[in-house]
Amino acid sequence: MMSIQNLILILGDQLSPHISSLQGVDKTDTIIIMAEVDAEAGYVRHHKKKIALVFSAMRHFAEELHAGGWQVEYVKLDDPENQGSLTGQIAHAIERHGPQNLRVTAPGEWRLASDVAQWQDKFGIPTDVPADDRFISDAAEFAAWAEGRKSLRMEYFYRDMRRKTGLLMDGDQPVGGKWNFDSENRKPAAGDMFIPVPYSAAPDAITCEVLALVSNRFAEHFGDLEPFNYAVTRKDAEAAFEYFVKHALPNFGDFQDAMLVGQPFLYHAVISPYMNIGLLDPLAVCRRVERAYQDGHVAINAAEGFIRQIIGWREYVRGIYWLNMPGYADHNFFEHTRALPEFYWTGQTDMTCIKASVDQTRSHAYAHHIQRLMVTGNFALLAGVDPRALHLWYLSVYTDAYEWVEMPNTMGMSQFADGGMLASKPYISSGAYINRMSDYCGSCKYDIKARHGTKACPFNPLYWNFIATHHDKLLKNPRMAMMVRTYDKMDVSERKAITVSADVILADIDAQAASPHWTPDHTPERDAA
Ligand code: FAD
Ligand code: DLZ
Ligand code: SF4
Repeated sequence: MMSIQNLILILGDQLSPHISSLQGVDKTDTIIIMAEVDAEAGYVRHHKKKIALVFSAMRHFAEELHAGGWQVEYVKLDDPENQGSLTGQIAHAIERHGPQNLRVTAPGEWRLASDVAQWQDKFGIPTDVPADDRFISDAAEFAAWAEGRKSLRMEYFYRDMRRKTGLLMDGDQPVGGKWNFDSENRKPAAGDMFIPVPYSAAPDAITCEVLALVSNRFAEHFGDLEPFNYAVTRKDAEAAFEYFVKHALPNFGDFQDAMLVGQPFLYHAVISPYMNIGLLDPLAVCRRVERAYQDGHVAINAAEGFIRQIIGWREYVRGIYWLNMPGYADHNFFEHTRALPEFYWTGQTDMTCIKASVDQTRSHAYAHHIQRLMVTGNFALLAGVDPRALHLWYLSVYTDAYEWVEMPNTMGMSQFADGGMLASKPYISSGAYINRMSDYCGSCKYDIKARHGTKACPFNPLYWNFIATHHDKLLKNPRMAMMVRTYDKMDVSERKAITVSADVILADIDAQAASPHWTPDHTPERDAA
């Protein structure tokens, strides 16, 4: 056996030419391993489109590396040499190549990072795990920022990231005189607005081969595999982003929270799937948007609102994740235990808002932020769904879902399971918010105005029932106390009618619950290892 110097593993979400693991090594004395493995494709039952996106983008990236002079050993899922897990695949490669060193850029999820942390002992060769420098901040910087603070509000972290990157800065002052232009955003949308048709990339031969594999191997996973129009190369992902900048960014801020029947994407970028696997660089994306503002193509509220989502929220939730792992998913502030309603998988419900969100999730593996937060997230919280079951649902159903970003958004922002580390109050609302921000209620069987009764919008009795159930906890939250007092002032008969309606809805959910679609984070194989 010819021994080589370096064996480098590139993961399915590390598809960036400047990934830290490739820096400073001699191409001629290095073998790169990339592997499609059941353990990664199956630790939750990912949406078929997510698996297809990752596999096809991996295969294209392997070709790009090869063309750049790297030696790449690419193991397909149906390769007879496939070992089923990344640890198994590395053991196999070490046996065959006898490397002096093993390298992998730090994995984004704690689950895999803890496996990698054992490799040096397990394989008996030096294992280098350089930080993932595609992010603007890192775990140590976030921990230092969090240290000693009473509350970890995103807004202050975001301002530090503006100063650090210089994005939309005029010296040490924010461009436009203020840090945040949200007060100018969040208008409801109207059905007759012009909305650009989303960018779509036609599948090439590599993608077609992957689609056949996914259709064959993951038939029982949630979601429609075809039509498949995601970009799978850097070039196409950049074209998709450029298309967004040109056609949708000018309206991004104004209609960021809007929802419309039959419009899954509105003015959103649909770039999280690409950024999260490394096809787009977050800082380059933000610089492009800054330039669009400087060129007069978009207003400050659109540019600032967009950049805040990336250097603010995206970086901040990653910081929260690493600060709290392992164990963040064990939080359950409201002690909720209900199983996830079956209609999160089937979309079979008369609630137009939930049906629209679940149906487009099944078709596109995409829902925008307000659908996730104020429709499916809000409903689950009001219905008392176990936050961990909901977390596994979000982790399964979206192409952009990776634990470092999904878990804090679900456990922290959406479910308040961490008791307020991330959000200053639970994101709950009755149907009124959905009615204000969407056209869903107009075509819904339920009555948005009714607080109780069989025709009432289910969000209404569930909202007040939630306040009643968690009365004492919510009273301690200054931002919730007013709603608790409003509830306290209601007639006893009104409160009773709310409880009766909520009980009927919850009993109905329980009758059809017990979904078999999600699996625990750890596969039996990994737990046994
Ligand atoms: P746009 O609305 O166009 O925003 C631009 C970019 O900003 C996004 O691509 C994303 O990278 C970033 N961004 C916006 N909001 C957030 C946020 N709250 N946290 C982190 N980044 C943000 N995002 C994921 O990338 N992966 C997830 O698994 C994920 N799970 C979520 C679960 C819940 C319960 C909630 C409420 C939100 C979740 N988000 C997640 C955040 C957000 O919903 C998505 O980033 C966004 O919908 C992606 O679509 P887009 O690219 O069109 O975003
Ligand atoms: C999401 C995913 C999937 C579906 N499959 C693979 C795979 O087969 N091989 C691989 O290297 N990566 C895959 N990924 C991405 C990983 O799950 C991701 O790198 C880790 O979750 C990061 O910790
Ligand atoms: Fe959703 Fe209620 Fe509106 Fe129906 S009436 S769409 S259930 S908010």
